[in-house]
Amino acid sequence: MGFEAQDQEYSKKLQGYDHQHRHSHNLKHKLNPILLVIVTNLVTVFIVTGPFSSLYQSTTTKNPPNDSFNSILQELNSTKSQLAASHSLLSDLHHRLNSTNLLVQALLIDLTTRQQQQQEKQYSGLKLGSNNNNDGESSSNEELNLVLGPYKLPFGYSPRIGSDEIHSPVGVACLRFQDELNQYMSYDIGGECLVDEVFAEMLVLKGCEPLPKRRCHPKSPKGYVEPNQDLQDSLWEIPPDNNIVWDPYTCKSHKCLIERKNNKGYCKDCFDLQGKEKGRWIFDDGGLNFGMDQVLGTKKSGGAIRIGLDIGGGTGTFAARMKERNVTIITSTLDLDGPFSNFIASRGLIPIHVSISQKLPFFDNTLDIVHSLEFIGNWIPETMLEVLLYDVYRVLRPGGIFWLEHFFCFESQVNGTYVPMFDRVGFNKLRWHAGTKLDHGGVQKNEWYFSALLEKPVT
Ligand SMILES: *[C@@H]1O[C@H](CO)[C@@H](O)[C@H](O)[C@H]1NC(C)=O
Ligand SMILES: *[C@@H]1O[C@H](CO)[C@@H](O)[C@H](O)[C@H]1NC(C)=O
Ligand SMILES: *[C@@H]1O[C@H](CO)[C@@H](O)[C@H](O)[C@H]1NC(C)=O
Ligand SMILES: *[C@@H]1O[C@H](CO)[C@@H](O)[C@H](O)[C@H]1NC(C)=O
Ligand SMILES: CC(=O)N[C@H]1CO[C@H](CO)[C@@H](O)[C@@H]1O
Repeated sequence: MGFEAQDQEYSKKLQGYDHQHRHSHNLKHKLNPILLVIVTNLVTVFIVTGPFSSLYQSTTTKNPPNDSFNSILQELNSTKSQLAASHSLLSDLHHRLNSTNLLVQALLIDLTTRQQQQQEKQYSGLKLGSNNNNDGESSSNEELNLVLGPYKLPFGYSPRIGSDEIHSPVGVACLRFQDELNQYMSYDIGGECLVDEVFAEMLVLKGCEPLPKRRCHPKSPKGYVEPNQDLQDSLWEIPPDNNIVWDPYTCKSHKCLIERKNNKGYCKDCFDLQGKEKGRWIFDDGGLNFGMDQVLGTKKSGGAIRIGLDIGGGTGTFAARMKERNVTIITSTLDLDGPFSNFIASRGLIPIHVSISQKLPFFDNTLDIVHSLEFIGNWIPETMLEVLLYDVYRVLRPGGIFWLEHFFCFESQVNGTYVPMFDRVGFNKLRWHAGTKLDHGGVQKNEWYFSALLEKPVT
């Protein structure tokens, strides 16, 4: 009949599966009651319509002659054979049901296995450093996996953390750039890292942030001169060229950086500390340019602004001016085509190397002020900007100030997009000024600026 062979095959499959996957037992347990119900129903149907019905009829409707014992025996004999036939039919049906049951189980198992395989495939496809072509060169992947962990925690830590292992983070977009990541993680362990700042910066800008840590030393500048002890002097001093590793940059000296003013590019005139940079925030023109003292005076309590963040703060001049007013500002910057972080640090100010994609590395309700000049604008996709504004709101303390300078966009976007967005996030407007962007060819491109002093409400 073939059932036997089929059954055996499915049984084998089941057993094999049982070895790996305990939950197929559950499957069986789930299916058994169903099978029982089906069998019971079948038997009932069978009795009413099957060979038994004729016996039922013969004992009730026909009146057997009572004079012949033999006829009864014959009747019994035939009934017996009918019963035997019915029995074999029943067992056959039972067999088929068993087969169907096994078939359904096997199909379910197949389906589950296939889903699991698919998930595993997806996961291994995403797994960092996994070498898909498997042709050697796995050392960098091993290093990446070592650096990322997970690391087992010592006994006693897990109840507090809720896990007995800990991972080192890496930006989720890194998963899309595995070749670059492998390249980034290829180095002599304990030796000198490749000079790959530009490459690393591009990875960060593509969303691979944070980058993984590395077990190599950055190239050290030759003939490093230690920083100036006099803080007032160092705030406005151009650092010695010796203190910078110039390899990654187009300019190979500070002189070059200062003179590239007329070139295109991010923060192009901000290395010239004696130029435009020196005059910023000194005067309040009542328009797009607010004065620093006027802004600090906005808080009725006077000395309430002590700590803050300058987003995309170039060479750190905002932090320098604030430091002169005893306010501590951390300057976020990337090192795009210039040694911004080193420049800021050499002024005695604190640079942090994070892009605006990164969640701000401050706790909720902590900062007195967040500032940004000519950096945030309509180049940031709307949703990303709204998320960023919520994050600024998050880190500001109640009553904290968001000083947004020279947000650039088109005229129609001011009221069409950005005013509603700032309202949505929940800032109070202390000051607001919008006007035509007169610099950098803004007039020709019909670009506008707005500057705003926004306050996180006190509840
Ligand atoms: C009943 O069946 C048996 C064998 O199955 C046979 O030996 C016997 O003669 C039969 N009796 C009658 C009355 O047919
Ligand atoms: C049906 O399967 C059960 C186990 O699932 C087994 O014990 C039983 O003998 C089988 N019955 C038939 C008729 O194959
Ligand atoms: C900054 O603090 C120093 C030391 O406390 C003080 O002498 C100086 O007057 C303060 N400067 C300002 C602008 O408040
Ligand atoms: C935006 O709306 C305000 C008031 O509704 C108006 O005074 C202002 O001129 C508008 N600004 C722009 C750039 O359209
Ligand atoms: C109802 C009837 O007639 N029953 C009889 C059937 O035959 C047996 C013996 O063959 C009798 O004992 C019954 O009385």
